[in-house]
Amino acid sequence: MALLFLSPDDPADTWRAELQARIPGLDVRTWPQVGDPADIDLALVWRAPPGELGRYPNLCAVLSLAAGIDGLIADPDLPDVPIARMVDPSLTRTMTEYVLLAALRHHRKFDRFERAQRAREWAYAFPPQAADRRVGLMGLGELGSAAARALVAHGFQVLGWSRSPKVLDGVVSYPGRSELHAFLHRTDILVCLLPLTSDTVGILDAATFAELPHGACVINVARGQHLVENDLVEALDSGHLGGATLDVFREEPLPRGNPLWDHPKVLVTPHVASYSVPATAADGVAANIRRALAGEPLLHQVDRARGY
Ligand code: NDP
Ligand code: OXD
Repeated sequence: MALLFLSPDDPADTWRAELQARIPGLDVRTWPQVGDPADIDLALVWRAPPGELGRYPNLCAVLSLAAGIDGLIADPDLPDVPIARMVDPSLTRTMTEYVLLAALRHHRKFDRFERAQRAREWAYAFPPQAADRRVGLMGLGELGSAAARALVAHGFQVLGWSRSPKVLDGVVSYPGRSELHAFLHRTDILVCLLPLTSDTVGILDAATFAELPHGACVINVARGQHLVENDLVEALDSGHLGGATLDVFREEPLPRGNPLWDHPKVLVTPHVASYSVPATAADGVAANIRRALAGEPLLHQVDRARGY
């Protein structure tokens, strides 16, 4: 039995050490030094090259190093085995920090002060109150619900849009497509924390922006394919939207020629909103290795038909 570790972005040696501390003797093979593909039972992956996971005839489960598994299930060669997505306290905490920081930056209009400073302008404005600002989260799952709690604790009015109804202290739940219109109409700062599925691709488009109140801001921390970039630029340039914070892009790294880099109302960050630390995330991964080998259902198992 061996575990394939495949990620260009994660520290393979640290992961091996953390997993072997929990499962002594675990055979971890770091891609591309895999040995005999038939030895591989499990794969721990992020951004696997398309087709790669189809090379392992005895693969019995895929454990994702990411919360979003859209890239994995888009691979037509992915074997029909259970997939677990990443759920980890450090991933949740860092996402919560990012969303709170970005929401506060829009709320307190720091982008305007940054521009004013460059122009040496003393641009006094009365500080707005969080209680007067409505933050709407698209997606109230692991990450969205944690961010919602932090926003509530900070004093914002918080709304959440999800497929099923939610009961979260201080959060007004808007379930399903039929509630999207009402949700958007009441949202001053829109945060996208949806999985990328056939239902949600391109959801941040001109029609959605038109439903938001004048001056609303958009924070996209989910996937670049949720956003129609030209529609965003038009809504910002027309003055309908007040600003955007973008962490994820259709093409990553964002090409140097992309106009988002220079847009005065856009803050670009390089897919850094959150990150799972092996020291904490290895607990869940080790639990899932044991479950997969025992033929038990995985923790945080993905519903492939639903797409998340
Ligand atoms: P979850 O699966 O826990 O939550 C997804 C949420 O989206 C659920 O509330 C779900 O509703 C809702 N949802 C799904 N489809 C729809 C739909 N069609 N209409 C309305 N609501 C819908 O995911 P996580 O919170 O763990 O992660 C969310 C995403 O964040 C990931 O898929 C990933 O793409 C992105 N991400 C980005 C990172 C970054 O660094 N930028 C880091 C980590 C994740 P319901 O609860 O009713 O099922
Ligand atoms: C994730 C990500 O989905 O890092 O976990 O984007």
